[in-house]
Amino acid sequence: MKSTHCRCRRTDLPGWLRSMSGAALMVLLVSLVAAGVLGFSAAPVVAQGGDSGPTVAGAPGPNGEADADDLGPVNPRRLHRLVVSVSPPDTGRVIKIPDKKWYRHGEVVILKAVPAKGYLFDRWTGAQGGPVTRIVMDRNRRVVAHFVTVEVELLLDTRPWGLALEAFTLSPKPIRILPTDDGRLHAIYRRGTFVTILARDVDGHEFVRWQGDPPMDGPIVPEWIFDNPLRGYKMSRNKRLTAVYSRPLPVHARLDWDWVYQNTRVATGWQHKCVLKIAVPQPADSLTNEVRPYEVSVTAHPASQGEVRIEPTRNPFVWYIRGGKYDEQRTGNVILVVRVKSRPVPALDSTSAVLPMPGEGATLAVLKVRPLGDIDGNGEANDIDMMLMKMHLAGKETPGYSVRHFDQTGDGRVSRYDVWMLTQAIEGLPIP
Ligand SMILES: [Ca+2]
Ligand SMILES: [Ca+2]
Repeated sequence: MKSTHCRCRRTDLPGWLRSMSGAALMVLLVSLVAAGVLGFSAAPVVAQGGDSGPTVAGAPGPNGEADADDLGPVNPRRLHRLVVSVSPPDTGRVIKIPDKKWYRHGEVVILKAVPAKGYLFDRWTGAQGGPVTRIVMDRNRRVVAHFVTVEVELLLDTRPWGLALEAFTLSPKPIRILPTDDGRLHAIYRRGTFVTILARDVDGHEFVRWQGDPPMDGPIVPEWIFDNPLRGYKMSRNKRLTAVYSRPLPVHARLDWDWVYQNTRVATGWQHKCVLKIAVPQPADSLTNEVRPYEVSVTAHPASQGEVRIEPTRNPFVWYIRGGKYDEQRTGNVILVVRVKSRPVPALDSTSAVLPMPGEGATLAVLKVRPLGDIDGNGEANDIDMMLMKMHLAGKETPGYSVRHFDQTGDGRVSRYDVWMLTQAIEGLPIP
């Protein structure tokens, strides 16, 4: 339904109308509307089913699928529509108390989400709280009740593939285990169950770590969970988890320095860096690390506070860790995750083939990113740092501090320019 708006200006009106006073004009307009002359459509009148509230003088929305804002125009009597639905379809229903088409402004409506068999209430959109909640009708509202299945699947697998049907012990026992045609274990649990999963060693394969969905709905990365058994694995949804088996490879990593300054674009380039050296044990029939077919990766763990630039070199066992950008990136501890994995090597011939140390492993290294000028490492550049700098330049003893602490430019020496940079840093002024 389309309402008709009078866009006429008084100057467009005939002379006899233009000459009328405002009040007289209004009286005339009202009479014309009443007589249906000006073409205003009469609004539908919606019965209120025993409610003593006013009748509706606005247009209802086009259909139930529109956005809440489209449910109908704001009507002069301040009545609102409430459209409820469920998602996915046919997984339950929503009861409105009271159940009406139109609600008075400010009226409270109780909503009850009733799941169908095999489903549980999950959450609302357009409302808050549990399966029974209330909303205040201060505007047109659309509310969706989301339901989820009671049963969820824990899909367990192994790497290398093929051990899953022998490897796992589950506690509590699943509701049932689905027949498998893919070599994986399909265990069915009631949603919300906390499961303890043990991955047993099978045929000389040793458990290394987990891979897949995290135990809880938080940020813990399962690649770095080595716990076995894995306890408290929450079946909040369908989940997949793989037990990675291998001969674990001991990995060692060492940084030449446990902190690094941030870098500026011009004054330091990217000169503030630490060197990360990685090593794995040599098998008796040794190849050197350089030719051994290892895959090495270094990443910053998501829990890191500071930001760094991680840079590989031509040697896969040597990496540069550079401080982030001055004044732009975060400072604080950075956890470096070092992963080393041997790759299968094609045998040159059956008698002379030398295999790499098989397996894979990981280790952590931690360094701190300091703001430029933070000589004493307390987290900021301030007068104490300047005092230390002046003592160093005056040739006084500053035990525990080296050129590396004072060298803001990263050029290996301490000069007046380093003092200027420190001054800028303390004043909070930009350093190019
Ligand atoms: Ca400081
Ligand atoms: Ca310098």
